[in-house]
Amino acid sequence: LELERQLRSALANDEFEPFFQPIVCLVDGHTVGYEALIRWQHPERGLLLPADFLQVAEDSGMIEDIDWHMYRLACTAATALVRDGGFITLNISPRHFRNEDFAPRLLALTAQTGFNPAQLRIEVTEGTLLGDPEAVTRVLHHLHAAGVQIALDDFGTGYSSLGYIHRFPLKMIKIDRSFVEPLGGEDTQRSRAIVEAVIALTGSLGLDVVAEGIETPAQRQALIDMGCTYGQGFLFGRPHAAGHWRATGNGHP
Ligand code: G
Ligand code: G
Ligand code: MN
Ligand code: NA
Repeated sequence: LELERQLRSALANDEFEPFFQPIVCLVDGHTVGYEALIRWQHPERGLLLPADFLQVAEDSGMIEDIDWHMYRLACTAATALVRDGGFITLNISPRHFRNEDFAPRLLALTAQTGFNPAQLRIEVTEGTLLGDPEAVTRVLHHLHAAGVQIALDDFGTGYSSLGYIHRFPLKMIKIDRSFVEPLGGEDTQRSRAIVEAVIALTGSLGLDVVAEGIETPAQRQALIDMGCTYGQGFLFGRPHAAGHWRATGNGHP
């Protein structure tokens, strides 16, 4: 409850901040987009990660207010980052899909902040898609019709049903970092088989595939050899405030 109270005051005091992590083309390293990731600049505890507060935010229902605040900050901060092209992604809590107002509200936010919906992708997890397929389908089609693309996050950690890929208007699959971590190491046969299967599937369906959590050149090379197009991870860049990417010039896809 103490944390819940602090979350409330964090919203009031504007302590949340979007960080951005580049998503790159594996072969030539150029940035194609950024994932927006929430951070909490806590007055006493310093920079807090989602693992430190997201569960409480979800359980208390505060995640909706926090997310809307975060999405607005992210679209505002990212305008300069994607001026010359590329996209940003927002992580969407499953809760939002219970709300009929979610899609119109997100589109209104892009209009208010001047952010091009065609440069926005939302990241949803398999768990979200499982929720209420009819409602989820309506929301996703509404956003898709307005140009917002849909990414399936943490792929492989949930049910990984091929039905999702068939049913929903997806543009991008993000392979969970648990499958990337063993690549380039010694005992990689099983991870490699799974990653290869996902890459083959996404390729034949015309979806973008992003490997998450790439930390070493060996992992990157293994993924290139398997035909993976895009990647994300500490090897290419850690999450930073938008100003960092503007300043380094890496920010222009
Ligand atoms: O930044 P980090 O890797 O610690 O993020 C961990 C998880 O927190 C991510 O998997 C992501 O799903 C979630 N997350 C990050 N930013 C947001 C956000 O703005 N809103 C929601 N709902 N989840 C987020
Ligand atoms: O669930 P989601 O994929 O949205 O989570 C993204 C999280 O992964 C962020 O919290 C981010 O900080 C973290 N992350 C990004 N790149 C790497 C990486 O190369 N290694 C590890 N261990 N974590 C990463
Ligand atoms: Mn994500
Ligand atoms: Na992920």
